[in-house]
Amino acid sequence: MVESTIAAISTALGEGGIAIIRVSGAEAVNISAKILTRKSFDIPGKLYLTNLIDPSAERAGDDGNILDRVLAVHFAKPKSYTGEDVVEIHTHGGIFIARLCLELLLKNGAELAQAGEFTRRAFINGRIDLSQAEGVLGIIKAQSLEALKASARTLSGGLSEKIQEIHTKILNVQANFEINLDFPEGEIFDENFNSAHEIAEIQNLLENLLSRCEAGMIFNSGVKITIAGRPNVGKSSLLNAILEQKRAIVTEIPGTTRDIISEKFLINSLPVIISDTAGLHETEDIIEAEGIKLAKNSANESDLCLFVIDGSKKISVEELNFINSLDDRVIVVINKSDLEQAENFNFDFAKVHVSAKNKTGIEELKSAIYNKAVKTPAAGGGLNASAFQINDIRESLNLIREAHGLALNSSEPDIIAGLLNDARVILMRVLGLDTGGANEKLLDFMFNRFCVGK
Ligand SMILES: Nc1nc2c(ncn2[C@@H]2O[C@H](COP(=O)(O)OP(=O)(O)OP(=O)(O)O)[C@@H](O)[C@H]2O)c(=O)[nH]1
Ligand SMILES: [Mg+2]
Repeated sequence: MVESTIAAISTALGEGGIAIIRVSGAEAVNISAKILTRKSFDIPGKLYLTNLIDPSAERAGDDGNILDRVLAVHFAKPKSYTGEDVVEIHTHGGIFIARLCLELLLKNGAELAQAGEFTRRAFINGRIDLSQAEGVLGIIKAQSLEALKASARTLSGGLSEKIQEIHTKILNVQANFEINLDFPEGEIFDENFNSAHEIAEIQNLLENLLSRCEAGMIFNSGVKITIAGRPNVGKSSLLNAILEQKRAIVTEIPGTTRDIISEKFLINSLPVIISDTAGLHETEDIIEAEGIKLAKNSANESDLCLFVIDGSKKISVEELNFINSLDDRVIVVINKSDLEQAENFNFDFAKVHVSAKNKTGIEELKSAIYNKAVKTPAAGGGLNASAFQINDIRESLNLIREAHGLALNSSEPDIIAGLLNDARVILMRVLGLDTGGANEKLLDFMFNRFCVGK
């Protein structure tokens, strides 16, 4: 249990209808009562109309010390967001009044909440698990209906339930292996137990879960796209055409773009972060060389590369090599389709013909980007999970795959049992329920991404 009582402004700072200041902890009611004319909250969950006052001014005999007419509500523990006693004070929505209310709470015994501390307390008090906390964050950050739905599914326990279900299955199979280990060679405790089949089923469930999380993630974090290609092929022109604005400088001089220019936009509610880079070629110019290095790194680190070539020229070996190095993460954009084409570009990579100058083919390119980035999620729809959580699910899946391979050969039961155990422990990390308890560093990382007041 946490001792201190914390307070923070939970609404965004700015002028609006109302501002909500939230207080959580054992002293929430006592501290709030000091700065309100109402001294008790008889019915939890009921909004009471009352006045905000400064108790020190009251003592000084100032009868004009009512600062705002406010609503206040008490959520009694353990049925509150944090699992502790929570009071929310709804002031009018001004920056000054919201800050003043918070200041009065701090003066009267509350401590300023850290970023995400309310949600962290909800986790510590068992109100939600770590996957659900990620769902909360996802809802706040969502920029599209898909992202929102994935987060809402996670918050309502969609991810937790699946993980618990898989965890139980692993535990059962593991137990069966461990019992069999105690029997002499050749004697099987449970003859009906088909371990390879059971593990294959777990593997299936994990694969489904992973694909749902990956699908949810793409709508939350978006896809990172790099525009790359040789100098003067029309990369900056393409960026401008996609964004429908003159964002990057375009000239007929090769080597115009030297630094990376990044912009965000949406394709059917899919967030895209697109970067225009310096043309790729060997150069003597130090600044440009640095830009080319950045371009190569950016292309390698992004989810997708739009590799632009000039359709009025034949594709070169260097260009083909670069495209090959990007495997499946590339769409070749054959630009300058308004000019006579040098060849018909018969290759196996995903490709789109465009004219950045005349703005033709841009919608086709956007659909190609969308289709490449958005994979259809497994049944049940996308789920929101952090990159770390997705990694844990992937790691767990790899261990299960390994265990499955061994089980198929009916070999090494002790190793299989060990693999199952590791897969299970890693899976519980997603919920913050691994056997050692979630570590402080992980929690700091997790909750620092929240705003103060959440
Ligand atoms: N005809 C034609 N010209 C184009 C097209 N797209 C770009 N250009 C021209 O090609 C030249 C280079 O365009 P940029 O967009 O600056 O090319 P870039 O790839 O960004 O060049 P660097 O930044 O130097 O690497 C300019 O003169 C553009 O007007 C197109 O679709 N058709
Ligand atoms: Mg350019």
